[in-house]
Amino acid sequence: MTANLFQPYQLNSTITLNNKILMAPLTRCMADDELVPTQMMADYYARRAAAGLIISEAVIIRPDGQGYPNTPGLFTPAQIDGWRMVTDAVHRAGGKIFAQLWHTGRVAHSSFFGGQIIGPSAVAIEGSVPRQRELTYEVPKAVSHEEIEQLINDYSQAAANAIDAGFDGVEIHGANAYLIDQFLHHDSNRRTDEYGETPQNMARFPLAVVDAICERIGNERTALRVSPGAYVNMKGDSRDRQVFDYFLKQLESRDLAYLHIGIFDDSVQFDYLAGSASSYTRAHYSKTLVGVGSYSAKTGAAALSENKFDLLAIGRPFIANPDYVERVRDDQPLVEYSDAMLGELI
Ligand code: FNR
Ligand code: 8K6
Repeated sequence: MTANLFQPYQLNSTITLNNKILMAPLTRCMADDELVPTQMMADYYARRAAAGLIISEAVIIRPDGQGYPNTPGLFTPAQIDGWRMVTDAVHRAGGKIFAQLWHTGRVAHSSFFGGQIIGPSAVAIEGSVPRQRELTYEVPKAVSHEEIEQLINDYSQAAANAIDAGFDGVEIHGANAYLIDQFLHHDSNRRTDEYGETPQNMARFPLAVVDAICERIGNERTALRVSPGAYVNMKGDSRDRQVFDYFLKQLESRDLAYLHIGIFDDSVQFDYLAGSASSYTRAHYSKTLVGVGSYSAKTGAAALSENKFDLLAIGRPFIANPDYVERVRDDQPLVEYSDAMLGELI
């Protein structure tokens, strides 16, 4: 019943995956205090090398992108070396790994880097940093045009650093209400200049990042994660629909390695998308699509056979089962995930 997950899949002429099970990006907050990946992280990823592709936990592109403690970076020589240890371990174990490039925008917190947080507009989110509840979210500074240019350069430099560190490619984190996603939703983007108000303007910065990275490392090594449906740290707005209609159409011509949905539960129906995040995206984007969000191997395999998406990403079950792929292949029972498992890297 899950045999279709074990077929190889050619992303493009550069990259072919051994199977259709991807390890979803999973923030673990286990880098050292310089945000350098550790040997324990290398071992953790290498244990999961049977995945068709591992997508790394989100990796911050520069200091003001940090919103959680001990999330790894990819902007210092030591961080690049640390990631090289990880990618070497994964490659030796026969796997492939992309780096997920991250800037949290208004979900950052100044206590991590000692400066001003930024976003498209000066609109804060409510609440405080998970597991550090004393850190209340702050009002971001709306970025200037010069700062936008600098961000595009910093994304592109982080992509080049990822290739230097031995990653097979990068997934741009354009999902889950972080910086790129903040430009694509009206709740967080209140700008009235050429980066706001209309679908063309709101998609301008996200497309500029995609194009800069494709130019730098090649479109066949560049992927993107998106959240057309607002579900965390973002208020939904029916006008967002037109922004994503336009954005997805523009992405068609970029020939990315894949497009990946950012969602925790893909059975959630969004009024303004007239369906789930994956059904909406499938209808508006014709190339390789990665589905995710509370799927089991069985329900994911069924979704593939119904052509709902092309590849399946698995998150929490991969935290609980380092040998997830082998267990599914051999029809062995899985260990159930619990949040208590986030405390250590097994
Ligand atoms: C996540 N998720 C996530 N997403 C992302 O794009 N970058 C990230 O760094 C993280 N980090 C992260 C940490 C933890 C602890 C969890 C549980 C989730 C979301 C993840 O990639 C995935 O979309 C969801 O977990 C839904 O898939 P599953 O877990 O239902 O298979
Ligand atoms: C994306 C980065 C997250 C980093 C924080 C780590 C703590 C994660 C706790 C995970 C619990 C998942 C619960 C589902 C949230 C649903 C959102 C609507």
